[in-house]
Amino acid sequence: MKRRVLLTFFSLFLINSAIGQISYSIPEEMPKGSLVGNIAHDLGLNTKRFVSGKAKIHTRNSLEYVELNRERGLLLVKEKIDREALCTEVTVCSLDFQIILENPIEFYTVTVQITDINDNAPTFEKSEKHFKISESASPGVKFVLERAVDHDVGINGVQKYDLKPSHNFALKLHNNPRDNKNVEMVLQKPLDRETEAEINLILTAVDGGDPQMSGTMLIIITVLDANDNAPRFTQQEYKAALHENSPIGTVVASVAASDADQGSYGKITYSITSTQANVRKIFQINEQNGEVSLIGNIDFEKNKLFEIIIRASDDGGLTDSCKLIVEVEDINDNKPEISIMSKSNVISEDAGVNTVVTVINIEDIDSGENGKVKCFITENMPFVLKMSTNNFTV
Ligand SMILES: [Ca+2]
Ligand SMILES: [Ca+2]
Ligand SMILES: [Ca+2]
Ligand SMILES: [Ca+2]
Repeated sequence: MKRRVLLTFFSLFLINSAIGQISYSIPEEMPKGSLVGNIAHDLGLNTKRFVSGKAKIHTRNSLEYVELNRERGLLLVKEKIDREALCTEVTVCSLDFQIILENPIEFYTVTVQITDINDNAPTFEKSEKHFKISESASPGVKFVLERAVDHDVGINGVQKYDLKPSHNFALKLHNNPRDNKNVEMVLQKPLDRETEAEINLILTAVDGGDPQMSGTMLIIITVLDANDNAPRFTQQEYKAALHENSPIGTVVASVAASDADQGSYGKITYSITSTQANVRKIFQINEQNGEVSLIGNIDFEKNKLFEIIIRASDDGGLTDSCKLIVEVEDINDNKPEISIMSKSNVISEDAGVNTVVTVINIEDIDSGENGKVKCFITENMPFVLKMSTNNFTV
């Protein structure tokens, strides 16, 4: 019963005494000793009453950020206030305490609202992020990026992101229910490893404070190879000349193709795909280096020209072809051949001058100078050689 009375009394006391409530608003990070408010004046009291009433602050919070200067009736900053440490993510941040006076007891509630200043830059947890993306990736593929953290609140927090350069990727922002912005990078234009094997992008997060602050992260993209390049011969047609009867092993020519891809997609194998039936019996190609050499005999008298079709393939099945034209040069490897086409076994002694005695055919199958034939007969003989067309007549 006694206890109940006491409680009732105390509640009445509270109602009667809580005669004033006052609020102040100050920015965070004010230096020690800065003025929070002229509390005595604002409560309509004079400083003498503050002294006589032994005015003091009562707070449940052991950390005392604000102090009362009783003699001057002022509330001052006791410790520099860091809004971020005091309230973290809460948008409205305030210190609540009471001013208590004695004789008679008076009781005032004071709220000091701590406003945010832009004293934190957006920061990314990691300074860089790596991606490996195939050059065959289609536009529209998305990659999730990190969000930046800014401990400030409201407009002083992260407001937007920027990605540079923007040739291949664009940024996409999502606002999820918790108002956390999901940042995605979307491929806009296909990548090409052969043009750019590594792409460095800068992701920037900016806040809306004044002055504005920002944080950056490096995005490193390694472009993975796809077989998007066929081998290409340096020439579509190569020419070479070779003496007939050249020894086996003679290098006729070298062809070369290149492939801009990497590894096996860029590895070239050469082969002869010809054409004339005997080509592959006469020529071979080194499949690694494109060197064409002789493996058979060539005879000018049989073939004056070879057309060799050569293919270059990469390990991904892409190919290119070229033509190697080999001109065979004659050498003097044939003796003139004499054949008697018709002859008279008996010549009468009164045979007239210019009587045809015999017809001889002389041929040299070599060409040019090598095939030119000169004919002689023994001197002091009653015969002469006469040419009729390509044959000689005695
Ligand atoms: Ca900020
Ligand atoms: Ca701040
Ligand atoms: Ca290739
Ligand atoms: Ca490629």
